[in-house]
Amino acid sequence: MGYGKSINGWNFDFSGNISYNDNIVTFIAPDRDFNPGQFFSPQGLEITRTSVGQPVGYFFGYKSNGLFQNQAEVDAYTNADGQKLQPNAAPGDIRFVDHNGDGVIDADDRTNIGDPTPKWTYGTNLRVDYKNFDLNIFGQGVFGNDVYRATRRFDLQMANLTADALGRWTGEGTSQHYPRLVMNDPNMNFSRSSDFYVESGAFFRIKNMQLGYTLPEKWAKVLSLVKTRFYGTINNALTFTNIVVLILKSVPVMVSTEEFTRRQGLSFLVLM
Ligand SMILES: [Ca+2]
Repeated sequence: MGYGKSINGWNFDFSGNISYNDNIVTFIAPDRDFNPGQFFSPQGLEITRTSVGQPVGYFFGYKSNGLFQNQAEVDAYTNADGQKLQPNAAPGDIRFVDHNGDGVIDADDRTNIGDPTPKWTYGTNLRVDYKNFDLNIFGQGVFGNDVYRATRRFDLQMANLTADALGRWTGEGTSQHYPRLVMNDPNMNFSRSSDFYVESGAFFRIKNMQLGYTLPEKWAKVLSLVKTRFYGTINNALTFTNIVVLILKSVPVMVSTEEFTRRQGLSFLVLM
């Protein structure tokens, strides 16, 4: 789709495209319940699966329901027989969901906790002309997908953590998302795959910005040139995510379940 308009010598042209993807697996080999997928190294924690009725390669793990804020909440989290569902938990630990409702929190409660495939993928292009100047901005993005943020080392207790650990639970009411940090992780807050690690993967990136100036013809003729245009261009100028705005620097970006680094580049060209 596109749209163009001219106002007082300014010319605007906008175009964009968007696509929608939804996928559900309808068949896998009949002798198996699922196809295994990615693992969160180094302990080999299983974090994706593919199975019938689910999107391809969905994130796999425990669902959580906030953090225990005090001992009374730990004590009150019981099954039908009055037994504590998480006897090793303390205030500040993750409350895991008994997904299959059998009165025990165990591996059978792991389920779909996110979809790595974007539902929507889109691109935009804006061109603005004014007199001899022209500006082109090209952007692209996705939404409706999740990322698995496998940056937290649960096997190395003294390993560095990302800055969001500063917002961890430190007392009643301080956090409903990031659990307390303690040695040995008795509640397995970090050593279970759970939706604690899953977040929105939506982003919009300005892939390219280019500002150009075309010399007036009479000047070009003086220089014995037919047409001369100067331009500067910036690649991967800005990336907007749910976490931060990333500006012109090298950043690690997690996409799907595979970790890789996308280098943000800046180039400046003057061509004649
Ligand atoms: Ca259960």
